[in-house]
Amino acid sequence: GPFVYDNVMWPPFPGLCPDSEKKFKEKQDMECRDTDVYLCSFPKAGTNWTHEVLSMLMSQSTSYNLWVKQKGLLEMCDPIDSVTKMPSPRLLMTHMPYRYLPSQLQNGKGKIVYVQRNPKDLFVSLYNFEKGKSAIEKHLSWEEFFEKTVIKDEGALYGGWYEYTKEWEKQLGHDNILQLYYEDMKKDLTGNILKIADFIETSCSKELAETIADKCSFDNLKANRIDPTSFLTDGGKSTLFRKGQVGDWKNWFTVAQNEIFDRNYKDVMKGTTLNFLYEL
Ligand code: PPS
Repeated sequence: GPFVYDNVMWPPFPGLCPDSEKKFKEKQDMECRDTDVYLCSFPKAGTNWTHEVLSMLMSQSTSYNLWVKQKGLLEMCDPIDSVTKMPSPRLLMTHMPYRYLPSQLQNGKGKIVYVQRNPKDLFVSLYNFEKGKSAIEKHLSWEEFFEKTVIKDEGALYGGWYEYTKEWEKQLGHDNILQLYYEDMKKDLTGNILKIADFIETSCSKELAETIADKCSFDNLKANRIDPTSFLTDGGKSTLFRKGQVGDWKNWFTVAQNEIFDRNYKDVMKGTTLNFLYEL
């Protein structure tokens, strides 16, 4: 099950344990390349969606799963050789908090695409995801999950959403970080694809962006994208592509829970300038 290292709770992935000290150091010391693209996000923010977009843009093709077959999360990769030997350009993804990223990347070598999603929908997505995963075995009721994880981040992986998000916010001004929002992508995927292409310095016509947007719609991804998390379910069933909507939180949060959430958010996230859209 999950384990604690450096006062943070981590999933038991082969790139993180055993020998955590060595494996975290290997990542921190990893050589970066100018052409590297790191997709960084808290789980359930839209990682798989953005990954498929990046995969198509970087390969200049509209075939599915080109990169997910090659590499999943950086945390899954063991030994690290599988990453250090990848040909350029590399597309890597990780949920690790900023301070655990390779030092060279933190110093500007390589690019980061950072995806965020409004925390109400993100927590609902996380709750449903964990419920569907026998390997996670945290079958809490929504009320219990709300009290523990949504409000207190208790037992949350990767340091929990609040700490993760606050740490990342401090870094968002760097030239090598592109900040994206799930809700913006829902509103205008083509526009966001063009923005990503520009940031990673890949050519992309409006026509190609429109084709990628169609290929990466929720329904098309659900039908065609490999679910790299299916290994956590009995029989490898995919539970990743659930609803793909903005505002599903309203079907889960009671009015009272929403008030508790807003009050807690204001307090815990004091001083941040993040602007989440909670409905479309
Ligand atoms: S993780 O932790 O990396 O495995 O999960 P992640 O990919 O970050 O997030 C999963 C949620 O993203 C939704 N999703 C999409 N939404 C809109 N459009 C597209 N194309 C799309 N693809 C995936 C997915 O359905 C999960 O959200 P919920 O709300 O649970 O449906």
